[in-house]
Amino acid sequence: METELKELAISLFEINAVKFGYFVTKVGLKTPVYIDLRVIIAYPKIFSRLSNTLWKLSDNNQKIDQLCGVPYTALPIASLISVESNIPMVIRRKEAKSYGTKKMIEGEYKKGDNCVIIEDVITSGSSILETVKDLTQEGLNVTEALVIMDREQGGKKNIENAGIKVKSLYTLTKLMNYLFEADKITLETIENVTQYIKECSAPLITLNKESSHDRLKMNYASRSKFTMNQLAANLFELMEKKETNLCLAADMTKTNDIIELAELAGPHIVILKIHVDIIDDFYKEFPCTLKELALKHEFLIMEDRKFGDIGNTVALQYSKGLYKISEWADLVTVHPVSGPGVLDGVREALKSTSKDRGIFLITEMSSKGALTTGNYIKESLSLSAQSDLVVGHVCQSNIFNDLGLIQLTPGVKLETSTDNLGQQYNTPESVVNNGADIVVVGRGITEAPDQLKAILEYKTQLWTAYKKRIA
Ligand code: S5P
Repeated sequence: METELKELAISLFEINAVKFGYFVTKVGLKTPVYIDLRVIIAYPKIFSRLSNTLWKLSDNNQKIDQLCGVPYTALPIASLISVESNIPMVIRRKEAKSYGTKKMIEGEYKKGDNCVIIEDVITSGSSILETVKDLTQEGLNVTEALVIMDREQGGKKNIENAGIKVKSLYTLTKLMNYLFEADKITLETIENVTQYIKECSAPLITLNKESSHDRLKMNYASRSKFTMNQLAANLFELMEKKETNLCLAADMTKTNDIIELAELAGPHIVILKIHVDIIDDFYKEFPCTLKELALKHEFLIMEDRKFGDIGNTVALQYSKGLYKISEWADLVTVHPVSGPGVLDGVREALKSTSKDRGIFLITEMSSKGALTTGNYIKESLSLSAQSDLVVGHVCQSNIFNDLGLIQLTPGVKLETSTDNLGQQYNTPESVVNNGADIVVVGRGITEAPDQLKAILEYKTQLWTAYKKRIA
């Protein structure tokens, strides 16, 4: 690989794909280095060798279903790799078609397909991020980006912040070192360019999977086609069908009380959320009884377990022990605190089941003084781009615009208030206006003198607020 890279670096220099000197870019910026890989199509041997070498960076352990070249320079490179590797390719349009289907992505693919992006040069990373946005919106799962040249101006970090692995054949520094060794450039050139890289870093860009659509303005049924997870799609459709966006937190310690309340609330909720570890009289068949009610009344069951350990422990906690949560809970909550491994742990435990399962990431908590702020929130949001297990985020405000993800918001009562242990309550209308798609209500219902009346009150207020929001 090393020899290959050295020889290719020299070839790229000789065909003027890389030039050093004094240049002014399209947007009027001065630069001591100019990279234009478009010229490679005029040199089939170099073109083919470069594409083959780039493909060697791909992850052999990962199933790759699709390739996507970022238009335009990388398109022929991606095509060549697609033909050589026999992996299908998709093309991202620069603009949506104005006739027929308004598809941004051309090709034959299905939701959940793993896709590798091919790009020639990264500067700020914005072209790759735009491509990720469109691919993700079509339900594709972008696993990594293979890049010929990283200009080391911050683009790699921007892309990695969005949860996408980046592998490049060359950094500018590495390329210059090869060329220096081959006596093609001087030490002075290297110093100039290094100084330039230091001074001209690209702005920080975050992946904004916003389309021209606003999440808060789109109805649930339409959003179901943007999901990466089947349960998220089911939830969107269920909400529209049952005309409810209420999740009941049945935080009770007796199985009979939970069953009774589930029977009462079943027709009016989309999720029944429990904390199985607070139940005093748990018995093996209890989850089956809940499941029967869930089928009868059409709601999903969420175990609010808030997993937060290393992947291996989470895999065990999820599938083993007294509760065997993975066998009956459609949805679980997960703290992203331990990083992506926590999602791998959940996935590992699901290897032996074909059932649809989903995760809500605890991204922003409702309690006073919660540490879920700033960068933590940002990192948690970027995790959802990495896994089709993620159904949405548990959060308090409108912090994402991915149409296929669900904002689940707890901390809700009819009046703004607090409890004496740090919980903070907002009203149904205010949380829906703040982006809540599904709203968790616990004690507002469980402690009400007339539980059914309370269920109906919350259901009506939440649905009315949603209808107003999308109007
Ligand atoms: O930030 C959070 C996240 C969750 S999942 N704040 C929360 O209150 N929750 C859960 O929502 C909490 O564990 C409880 O089960 C429910 C809120 O219950 P309530 O009685 O305060 O409405």
